Amino acid sequence: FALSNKHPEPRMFTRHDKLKSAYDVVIIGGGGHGLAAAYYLARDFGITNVCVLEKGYIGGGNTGRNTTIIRSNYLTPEGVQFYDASVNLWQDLSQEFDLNLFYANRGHFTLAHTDASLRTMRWRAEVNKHYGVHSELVGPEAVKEAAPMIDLSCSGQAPILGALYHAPGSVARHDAVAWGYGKGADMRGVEIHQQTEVTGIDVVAGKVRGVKTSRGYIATNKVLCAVAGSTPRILKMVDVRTPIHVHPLQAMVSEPLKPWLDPILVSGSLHVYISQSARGELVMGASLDPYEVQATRSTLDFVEHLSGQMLNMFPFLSNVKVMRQWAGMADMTPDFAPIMGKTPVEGFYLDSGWGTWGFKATPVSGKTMSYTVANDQPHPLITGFSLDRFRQFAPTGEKGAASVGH
Ligand code: FAD
Ligand code: PYC
Repeated sequence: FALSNKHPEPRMFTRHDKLKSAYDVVIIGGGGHGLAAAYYLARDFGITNVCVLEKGYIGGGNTGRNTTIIRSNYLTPEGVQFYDASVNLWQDLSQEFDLNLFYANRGHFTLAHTDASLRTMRWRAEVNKHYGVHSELVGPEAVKEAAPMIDLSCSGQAPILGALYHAPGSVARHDAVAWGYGKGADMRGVEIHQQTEVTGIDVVAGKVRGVKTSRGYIATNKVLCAVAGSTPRILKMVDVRTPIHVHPLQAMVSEPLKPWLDPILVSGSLHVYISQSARGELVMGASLDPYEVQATRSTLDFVEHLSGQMLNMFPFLSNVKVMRQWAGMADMTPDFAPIMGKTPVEGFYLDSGWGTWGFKATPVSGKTMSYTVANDQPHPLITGFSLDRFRQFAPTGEKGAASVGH
């Protein structure tokens, strides 16, 4: 039996054996953000002489390591509008890519165990409502109704007093997002080069002129840096300083169980969060590791601590096995908002400071960074996220909306 009708298109990406000597735009980092920017550069601006350089494999960074929570219940006007635009973009992506991203709208509860956190939840709910985002303060009975297996007293350790309920809260399959954007960019002529590390950036008289890679030199006038936890290393190459510090963030999943948990639950005070994936695994995380280190090592201490907190909330899980644990490198900013836009080096654009919160922003960061690169001016949605805000002492304070404890 001979295959007479070979599939006419590559299933995912075209493999390019060689780098060209020059591109209009070079994107460093084949995570969701770099690939999304490439996709929108090609789709919205017709800029297709673009390459994405990825030192490992696409989606192998934080994109493929995160716990996939998508929400827009932020605290600042800049944050709420930006993440809300992202939530809107997420709605059509599976259809747009012709690839199932397993996007699932579950509803999101941020649990409050103290009066102080109830106050922050109310604050967030009011800012959200002001911008048309569906969030509201609810009592413990609403949490019990949505997640009947929960022990509202958390084994007597930290009784739940209420929660911020955010109906649009969702999850999606993380690596499929990278594949979808990559496939869409590839179809439009963008070149994706995996196993290609950027080792230096050529800057002449304050302007980008090219990029040195493990596979040779590329001439270009525009570089977009979208490398999350590797941002400080790339910034050294162009002599730009940011207040980013890299901390590990760990996560783990259980063995698959029958569906029993619909919503996403986050406990800011206990520093834990949980959702159940489409495959039935419980996806769980805790706070950021307190030390600064650029590594993806996971620890026993993390699993022990998180399991203890989980059992306080869901004692019936005591016989469930943990199947995998891992870590990513979170590029943390002092105000918990990203750093996006132009830099003091002409032609060098930055998409960074995604810390523990950047997966949900993948579509909107691609949209706004492609605009910024194409027009050499920041998209209106990202002006609150400029690097310059730190020099101006004008932070965009999102700490109260970070799900992860710090
Ligand atoms: P990445 O996916 O990390 O991509 C950057 C890429 O750059 C990598 O593939 C890397 O190999 C490549 N690279 C680095 N240096 C070079 C070089 N010199 N040359 C070429 N390539 C290079 N966010 C949420 O919104 N919701 C969540 O629930 C959530 N949970 C998280 C849980 C964990 C455990 C972690 C670690 C993060 C979580 N995040 C979450 C944050 C989110 O994962 C990241 O902010 C987001 O994935 C960043 O995407 P990115 O494309 O910018 O970076
Ligand atoms: O940003 O929602 C979030 C999040 C949850 C866990 C890690 N990040």
